[in-house]
Amino acid sequence: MMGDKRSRIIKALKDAQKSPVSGEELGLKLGISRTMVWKYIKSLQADGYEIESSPKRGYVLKSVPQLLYPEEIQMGLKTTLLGKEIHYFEEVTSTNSIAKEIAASEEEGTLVIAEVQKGGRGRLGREWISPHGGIWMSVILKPGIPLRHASRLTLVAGLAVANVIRNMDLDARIKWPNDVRINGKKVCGILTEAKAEVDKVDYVVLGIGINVNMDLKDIPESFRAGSTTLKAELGRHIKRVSFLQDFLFELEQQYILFKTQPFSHILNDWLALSDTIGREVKVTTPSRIIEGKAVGVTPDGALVIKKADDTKEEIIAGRCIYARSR
Ligand code: BT5
Repeated sequence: MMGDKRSRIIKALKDAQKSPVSGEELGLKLGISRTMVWKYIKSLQADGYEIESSPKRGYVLKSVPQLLYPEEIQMGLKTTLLGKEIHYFEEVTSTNSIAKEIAASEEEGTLVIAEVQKGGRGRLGREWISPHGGIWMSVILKPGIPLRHASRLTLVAGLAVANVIRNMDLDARIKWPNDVRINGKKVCGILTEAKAEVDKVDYVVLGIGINVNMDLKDIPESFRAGSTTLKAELGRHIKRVSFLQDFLFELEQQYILFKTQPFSHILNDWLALSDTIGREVKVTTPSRIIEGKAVGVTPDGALVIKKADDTKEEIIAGRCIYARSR
């Protein structure tokens, strides 16, 4: 409820477009006293909203904080499922870990978002660097699919990320299974985790990390050369809130297709944006290394590799390296 009143105050001040709104008017609108309005204004100011107040004229919203506050994301969000509920944190170990803790009692579509992750996770115990300026989030989904289909959602998310980035006139491509890259450099990683009972999933947590406005120097030297950010590619600062709103809308569209259409639709779109097929690859799994030519992806998202002896092998998960550049 508290959040609802705060949002309504923010909205009223935004609608006024920098002309003053009196405490009395806000109070009447929200059905609260002027003193309560003042308390909400104080709490907004503490969160970085620059609100000027003059006793005679009222309140003027000068600027909003450049943070991923749920109130900002939800205002103007066009989705019907994703982001109705948002758990926001300034700093966490990993949004995926939090999402998994709360998933059982949450509705489908709930998000966990953080400005900074101190223990961001990649696959197979690798780390994911998550400083200020990126988008680090987890989406809780309850698609009721068999566990073996959960990896399809990695492709769904990768496709949605690539699509929104392509809408910014950048040539985003997908590297199997979960990297979105621009000019061969990684801008986004996806970590899909699921819990299943017998074979049906109870929930899927889609962890998505996108390098948006951070400086490349915030990425450790050891993998800086292979990484990029949207800011570095576009040469300008990106409005994270509106980017995230666009992404959530796109992800929801793809998720609806995923639930209502044969998976071949998504797979075809994914294949059109992937730069993995046709390449010589080296895929490392926990138990071995497979080399050959990537010739396709199965409906479950496994990579099909044709080896030197002409036999084919399907690999459901692993780290893929392109053997030579084209
Ligand atoms: C991934 O793993 O790419 C999955 C990353 C998922 C991150 C999201 S953020 C929200 C949610 N909460 C989490 O804790 N995780 C998810 P993988 O394919 O294993 O790639 C990991 C490798 O990418 C590392 O070993 C580095 O080489 C590289 N890397 C790490 N941080 C990076 C960054 N910020 N940008 C580009 N590359 C990075």
